[in-house]
Amino acid sequence: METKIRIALQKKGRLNEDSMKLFKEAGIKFSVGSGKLVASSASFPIEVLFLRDDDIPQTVADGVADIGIVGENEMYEKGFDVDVVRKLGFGKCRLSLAIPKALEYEGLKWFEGKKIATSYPNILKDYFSKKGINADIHEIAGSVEIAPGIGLADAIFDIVSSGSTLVANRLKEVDVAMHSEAVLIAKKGLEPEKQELLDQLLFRLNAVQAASSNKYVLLNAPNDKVDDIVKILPGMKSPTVLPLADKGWSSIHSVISEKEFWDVIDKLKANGAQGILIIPIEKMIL
Ligand code: PRT
Ligand code: ZN
Repeated sequence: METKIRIALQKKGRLNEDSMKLFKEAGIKFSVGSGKLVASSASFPIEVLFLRDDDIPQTVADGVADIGIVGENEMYEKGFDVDVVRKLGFGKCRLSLAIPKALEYEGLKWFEGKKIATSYPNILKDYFSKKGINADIHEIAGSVEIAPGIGLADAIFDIVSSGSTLVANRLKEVDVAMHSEAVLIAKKGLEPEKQELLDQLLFRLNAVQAASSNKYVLLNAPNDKVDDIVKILPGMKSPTVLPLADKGWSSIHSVISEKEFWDVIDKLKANGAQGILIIPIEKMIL
């Protein structure tokens, strides 16, 4: 029987859509019947288990699934021993302490002896013990942000992304304990055939991730500016320079990363580049 790698993905919620998109871009489509908990793919030897994110770390640690996608917050909270294979760049958020907006805040000692509501008691316990704070940590499963307003707690420790939930509940973020994003995790000591499949999967994910964080750039420049422009463009190797039909001009092609994008474009313009075209890259094999 053909070996398959089994992955645990969030059934529905914030990580589901981005996880499915990542696989689709890697050429892996799942046939998901509505309400089905297991799916397989015709284009890659992989099987998916759709679970609540809370159950994913244990499912992978126990080897019921070989790999999984979960938020770092959930992975650290559950504390199971798994390998973090790759950060995935989506599901970004932070775990923060927030207090009622009207109260004065003068540093972490504010929390000494206070009651704090959270769904992440283990992460908070570790953070406070590192910082030498003693507080009463009160675990609740959801709607953490309403706890101070109804008198259940003095403060909260919760996930924040835009911060609008805090504002709506008259709270202010006063301290960030950790940043989190979705990660690909794997069972410790994967069997060699499964590891081989994981490597093939990572090869595809690399191509997708590299493509989405880079752009292809084409531009025209007078020949006497080519050397200056080539110095600005890092590229995968050195940029391609082709002569234009118009004598005295060249076309330059290269790849630039999203991070340095605007900076590079400004420098190119300042150095005489014209007709700059920026093209998205479909896949990039490094
Ligand atoms: O059903 P299941 O248990 O699988 O899902 P869930 O409800 O536990 O999790 P879900 O889908 O809400 O989140 C899954 C993961 O997404 C989390 O574990 C985080 O790693 C990540 N993530 C990223 C977030 C957010 N951003 C986020 N904003 N998870 C939750 N939120 C909440 C936050 O708690 C706040 O109440 O969204 C609310 C809005 O945030 P603001 O700051 O934008 O207002
Ligand atoms: Zn959950």
